[in-house]
Amino acid sequence: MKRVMSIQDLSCLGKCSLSVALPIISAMGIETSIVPTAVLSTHTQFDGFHIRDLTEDMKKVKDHWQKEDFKFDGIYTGYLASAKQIDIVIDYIKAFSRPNNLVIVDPVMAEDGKLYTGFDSSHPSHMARLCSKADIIIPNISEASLLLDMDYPGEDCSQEKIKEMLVDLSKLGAKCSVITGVHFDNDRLGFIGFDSNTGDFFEGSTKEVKYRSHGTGDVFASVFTGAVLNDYSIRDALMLAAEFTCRCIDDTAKDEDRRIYAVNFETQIPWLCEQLKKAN
Ligand code: PXL
Repeated sequence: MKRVMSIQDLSCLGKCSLSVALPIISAMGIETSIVPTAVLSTHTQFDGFHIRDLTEDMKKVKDHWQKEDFKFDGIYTGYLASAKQIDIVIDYIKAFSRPNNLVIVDPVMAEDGKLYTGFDSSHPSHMARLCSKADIIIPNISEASLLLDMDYPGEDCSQEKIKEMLVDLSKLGAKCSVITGVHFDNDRLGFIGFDSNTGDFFEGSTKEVKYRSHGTGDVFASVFTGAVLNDYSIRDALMLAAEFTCRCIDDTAKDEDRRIYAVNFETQIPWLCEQLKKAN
């Protein structure tokens, strides 16, 4: 069984980061080892959340895992709270990188052109350092513009602009750069990617469900990670992630008992397992 390491926070309520990555990637048949960077009572979109920072513990987990000589087929990072945590994550990548393992960085830090609560203006430059160590990066439009230190072009910016941004992002150093949350004609939402080895762009989309919720990026990144570790091509893995996320949002929008803070990913896990079965 393949094993992935996921480094991000554990929000006790809020369905994001590890509480999404762990069930989804595990359900996809991949052993998921976690490095919690902090424990929060909720994600940061609630007021007055409690946070226990685990920066010092992250180093001790790494030291122990190195002593045990654990090996990982992938490393997937998400929300990271500080420059210090990013430095430690870079140490993890140095310690656990092997010729064929994949480093996936989701530079979680912003939405709608705004940094999340708690980040200062230097955070994007530290995330850019981490992106330079990745094989694949999957920012949304806000995060991509922050990584490039450019003005936010808006959610409806043209595909030409997204492609220009992708070429610039590739100069940070990742082999493959993908921008998510791209609007296509006919009310479709999807991704555009750029493979810096071949110089090729690729894209995919699903119908856009007009319902906004937190945590959709983490759902998308988790399915993507699980799919590439199941040997899907990068584009097929992105497409599976897009379809799964669309189904979760659709289900949530229709649910009269929905939570305001996250999407229903649980109801769609059987569908996800079926897709994997069909692909094997
Ligand atoms: O889903 C992104 C995310 C992850 N972790 C924490 C967050 C957020 C978004 O707000 O607050 C703690």
